[in-house]
Amino acid sequence: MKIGIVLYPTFGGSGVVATELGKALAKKGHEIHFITYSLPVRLDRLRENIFFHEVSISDYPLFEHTPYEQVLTSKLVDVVKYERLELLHCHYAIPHASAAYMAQQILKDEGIHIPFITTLHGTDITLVGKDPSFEPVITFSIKKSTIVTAVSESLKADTYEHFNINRDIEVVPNFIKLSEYELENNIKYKERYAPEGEFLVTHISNFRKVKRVHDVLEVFRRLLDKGIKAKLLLVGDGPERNILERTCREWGLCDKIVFLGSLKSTIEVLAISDLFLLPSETESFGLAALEALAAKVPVIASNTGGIPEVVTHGFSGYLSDVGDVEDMANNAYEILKSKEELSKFKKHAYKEASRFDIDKILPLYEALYVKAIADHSSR
Ligand code: GMT
Repeated sequence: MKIGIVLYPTFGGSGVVATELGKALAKKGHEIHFITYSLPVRLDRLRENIFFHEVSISDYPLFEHTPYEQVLTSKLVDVVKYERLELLHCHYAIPHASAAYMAQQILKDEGIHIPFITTLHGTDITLVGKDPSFEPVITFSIKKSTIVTAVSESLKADTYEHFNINRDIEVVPNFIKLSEYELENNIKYKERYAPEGEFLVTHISNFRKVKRVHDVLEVFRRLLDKGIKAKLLLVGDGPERNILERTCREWGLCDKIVFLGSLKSTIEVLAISDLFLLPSETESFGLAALEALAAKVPVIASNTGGIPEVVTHGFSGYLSDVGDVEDMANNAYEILKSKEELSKFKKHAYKEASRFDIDKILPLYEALYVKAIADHSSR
């Protein structure tokens, strides 16, 4: 199939999932066209069957804000027409699905019929809580998509709750390529951060408020108080970083907390980690937790959104109420207190992650693509 993937090219989970999906589809022989405003972070190099179409936004003095959606729409029309795409897969309702709808209508006028699938990643839904003015556009885009998918049952339920829609939503969970996580524990790399054999506790996010990174510090401090020898690795960057750095200084823990910044690949860090913390306010899925599990790292997380669909309490990690740092620290201690316990959780983590291996999820998307093309052509 010839598929256009419309995505945000940044470090966010939706961009990562969309890019990895495209790479895997290309490997299976599909022709993939990524359409976005810059080269996706995870698209390290162009490979066979992969094409990148940049949506270039130039400033025009008349516009105070560049109309990205219109530029994207024109690009979609162009790419669908000249690359003879059969389907568009939009990650995020706005502006991607709404631009795809507009492109679909323009192309229809020229006798070209293109279906589009919209995958909801969560923040499109939370956004409405923040700014209800988006609601009509998101509702309309969801209604008009040929097929809509959500990355978890929880997100599907939230979508029905927040939007006045009654159409089907398919749940296709996020995935990881398990084989990429089979790295040897790199002793030299581990020693760099844990020279005295300390445990490595890790958190990865974009340091937005919703991630509650401050709770990560609270849990870590409590773990130290319980006598666990550990270092904390913080991967990512974002609006909360300054406050976090200040807290580390105030607590006198700068020698135990390492800010690694944003990394293109987190696999090496996860490969040397012993425990992963994700105390978010909400997560529609929690891709970072799944990546940790794939690297055999048990997860301490909040019991919110789609996280319980990814992490099984008492098996691959532990879940606590949002903000209950005391409980999270107790759970972290439970896992790290003995070698046997840690190794049991590590095994379970890998087993949990194997439910989400790309080989299991990719065929679900392929089947939906075939269905979308068939449904659209019979309309
Ligand atoms: O969590 C973020 O800040 C990034 C955001 C995004 O839009 O990329 O992540 C969302 O989509 C990911 C991929 O489906 C999910 O794993 C994350 O849970 C979800 N984030 C939230 O729901 C807060």
